[in-house]
Parts: sequence; C-alpha cells; structure tokens
Amino acid sequence: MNSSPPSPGEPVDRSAVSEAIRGEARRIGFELVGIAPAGRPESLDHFSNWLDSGFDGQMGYLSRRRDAYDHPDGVLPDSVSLVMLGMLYRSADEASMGEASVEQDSPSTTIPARVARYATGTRDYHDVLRERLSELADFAHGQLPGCRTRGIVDTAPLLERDFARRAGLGWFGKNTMLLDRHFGSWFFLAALLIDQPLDPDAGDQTDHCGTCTACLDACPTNAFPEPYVLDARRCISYLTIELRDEPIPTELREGLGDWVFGCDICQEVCPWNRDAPATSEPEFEPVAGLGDADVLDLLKLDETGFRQHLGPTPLERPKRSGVVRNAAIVAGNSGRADAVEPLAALLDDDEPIVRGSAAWALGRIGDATALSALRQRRPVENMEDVQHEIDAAIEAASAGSP
Ligand code: B12
Ligand code: SF4
Ligand code: SF4
Repeated sequence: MNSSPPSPGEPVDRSAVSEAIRGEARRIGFELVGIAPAGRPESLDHFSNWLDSGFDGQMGYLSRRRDAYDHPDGVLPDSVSLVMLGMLYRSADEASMGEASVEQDSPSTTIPARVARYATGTRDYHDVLRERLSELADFAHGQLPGCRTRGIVDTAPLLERDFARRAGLGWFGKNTMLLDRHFGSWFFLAALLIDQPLDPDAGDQTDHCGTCTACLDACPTNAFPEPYVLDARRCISYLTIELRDEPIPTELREGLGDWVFGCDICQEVCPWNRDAPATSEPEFEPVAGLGDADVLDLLKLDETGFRQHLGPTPLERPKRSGVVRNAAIVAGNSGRADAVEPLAALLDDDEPIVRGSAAWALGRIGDATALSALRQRRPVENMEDVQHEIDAAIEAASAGSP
C-alpha cells in the first residue's frame, strides 16, 4: 500500500488513499474505522417520526436544524465521503471487573453517586476526539491536496449512528446504541466529512440482538416505547443532563436511583458488552470525584466549588443547579439520614429547582429532622411550585413519621 502523498499531476489512487486514511485513523487511536458514501440517511424518516412524536423533549437543537439532516451537505457543502470513526472509552478497571464493578461496597460515610462512564475521564471526550480528527484531517489533506474536510463529534446535524452503520461500524441495538460484536457499545462516534470520493466499506448491518430484550427490561424509567425507539423525555441521561432549569418530573425521580449524571444501565446489561475491550486512552480513565462521586459532596457545592471541581468536566453542562438538583434526588432515593442536614440547608438555596428537589428528598427520607426542616421552611417559601413540593413532602414525611 502506498500512503505517501501524490506528486503534483499524479493521478490519485482512491483505493490506496482510502486504505491509507483507514490506517492513519487506527494509528491515531480510533479502534473502529469505516467509510460511507454521503447521501440521504437511511433512517431519516424514523428521525422525522421521532421528532414528530416529541421524543426529543427540550433538545430544540435537533428540530431547529431538521432540514440539514437530509444530506451531509448540510454539514459540509458538496461532501462526498464520510470517514466514520469509533473510539473506545470503557476503563481498564471496569473491563477487568466486568459487571461486578457496578455494585461496589462503599464506606458508610459516603453516599455513592453514579456518573455515566463516558464522563468520568480527565478530559471531555469532545476535546479529545476533535484533536484526533484534526490530525486525521491534516493527513487527508496531504493525501488529497486541495480537498475540503470537516470533523464532527456530536454537535452537527448529522445522524452519526446512521452513517456509522452504513460504514460497517455495527448495528443498531434495541437500546438504540450502535453495537459491534467485538467492541460492544462503549465507544464514541466521530466523522470526518470529505468532498472527494473514497472507497466505501461494504457495511455489514446484520442485527445481532436476536430475541434478547435485556436492555428494554432493565431501563428503570421505561424509556423505550418500543425496541429501537427511545423516548428521550423518560431517559435518565436526558433528565440529568439535558433537562435544565426545570424540575425532573416527580414520577420519574425514583427511577434515577443513584445516577447523578447520565445512565449506563441499558449498556451494562447488554451481553455484547460483557467482554468488551478497554480503552487505551489514559484520558478516559476515571478520575477521583467522578468515578467515585459522593452525594454529600455534591450537595454542598456552591458556584465557586462547582466551577473549581466540575467546571472543566462534562458535568458543567447541566450547571450547578442541575447537578445539585440531581444529587438531591439521589440523596432522597438513598433514604440516608446523614443527607438530611445538607438537604435542609438547600431549602434556602437561590435556585427554585434545587429547593424543590431538596424538599422532595427530605419528604422521602421522612425522619423527624427532615419533617421539622420542611415545616420551618414552608411559611417563608415564596415560589408556588416549591410550596407544592414542600406540601407534598410534608405529607409524605408525616405518613412515615410519628
Ligand atoms: C440526542 C442524543 C442523545 C439523547 C437521545 C438519544 C437517542 N437514543 O436518540 C439522549 C440525551 C437521551 C442521549 C443519551 C445517550 N447518549 Co447520546 N446522542 C445524541 C445525539 C446528539 C443525537 C442522536 C439523535 O439524533 N437521536 C435521534 C434518534 C431518532 O436517532 P438515533 O438514535 O441516532 O438513530 C436511531 C434511529 O434512527 C433508529 N432507527 C433507524 N431506522 C429505524 C427504523 C425503525 C422502524 C425504528 C423503529 C428505528 C429506527 O435506530 C437508530 C439507532 O438506534 C448523538 C450524536 C449524533 N449527532 O448523532 C449522541 C450519541 C447517540 N449519544 C451517545 C451516547 C454515548 C449516549 C449515552 C450512552 C450517554 C450516557 N451514558 O448517558 C446515552 C445512551 C442512551 C441511549 N440508549 O441512546 C453516542 C452513542 C455511541 C454509540 N456507540 O452508539 C453518540 C453517537 C454521541 C457520540 N458522538 O459518540 N443521547
Ligand atoms: S440510558 Fe438509562 S434511562 Fe436511558 S434508556 Fe438506557 S437504561 Fe433507560
Ligand atoms: S441488551 Fe440485548 S436487545 Fe439490548 S442491545 Fe444488547 S443484545 Fe440487543
């Protein structure tokens, strides 16, 4: 294979260039690589129906750019090829512990708060992948002088899983994740769009879910109205990250369990993830405070502490009010009496969504101290929504307290 750039005037050997780009992508750290031709996404109609059903909730950025999804031209005008890329992020520890890593014994002085594993590394994955994409783009420009490229991770109007499937990176699982038989689903996707023809991959799209329904059965908030369809409004990932400046619907709070940011359940139960290999990226290994987050610490975060500890991480997205709101709900779900004091302090927080969720949590824990804090706060609370939360919490706590 000849991967040296063509001399001026020399015809481009598309097949050799395609192979060179695949090889370079692997060298840069993308374990999964494939090439898809630009065109109408195969699941565009499904995407449209999904938006029409309102399953996107508050993620208005999806419907606002609806037309741009028709063709990758909406992202890079005159695009012809998409190099679809996947990078593993499961940490070595988790991979070696298998599913046992999910349930760990915690010292009784902490209340475990789970953060989805894609977000526990030292750096935000968008930054890591963008850096690598730019390396790959430089290489492509060397191979195809004068070409135009654009690297994409997440934020552009492109159905990444659709093109990744077409490029042979895997199949759509019933949990909607893109899955590979060897790599499972613990990988990020990225795309490098190019305005030049490359040799596409055959794209094996065989579905290997069979009769399994483990992910659908395990989802604690029943977020799958049917296989292959996710109602994001019920998904913990959406509720804890994307739903901002609003309370989490009361009927879904219990389902959060101990998740303060994102959720991995429908991937953890997937048999194809059991022996999935670990990442080789040190930046995706969990850092202290995220891989082993403690609700009691999160409840005490003020704006300064939040910016200091979580500002440079993906947890910045839901802002301090979102993270503390989520932590309060997890505290309530834990039923732990040692959460009452920090929760009671939050009844006085500037943010109504924090006060409301703290009230709910106190009602759930429901001991005498929690009840007294709620009763004390009620006459001074001036927001109607929070008053309702406190009333409901007092009722719940009174039912359990003498
Ligand atoms: C919006 C979004 C979300 C939303 C909605 C998720 C969803 N399932 O739609 C929320 C916030 C809930 C979310 C959660 C998560 N996300 Co997200 N998300 C996105 C984003 C930005 C857009 C996805 C989108 O357009 N959804 C709309 C639906 C309709 O499209 P779709 O799911 O991509 O495609 C499905 C349909 O087309 C369907 N389909 C196709 N044809 C047909 C035909 C029929 C008849 C039917 C029924 C269905 C069907 O199958 C496809 C695959 O399932 C993508 C990045 C991107 N630009 O693509 C990341 C992305 C999908 N997310 C990702 C990740 C990692 C996650 C989480 C694991 C994070 C976490 N741990 O909390 C969870 C997983 C939840 C889940 N089971 O999907 C990765 C997935 C990687 C992979 N291996 O699949 C992506 C690709 C980001 C990235 N660059 O790596 N996410
Ligand atoms: S990420 Fe969690 S809440 Fe969302 S669909 Fe999967 S199991 Fe359900
Ligand atoms: S848990 Fe089962 S049904 Fe769900 S994605 Fe994995 S193999 Fe498919």
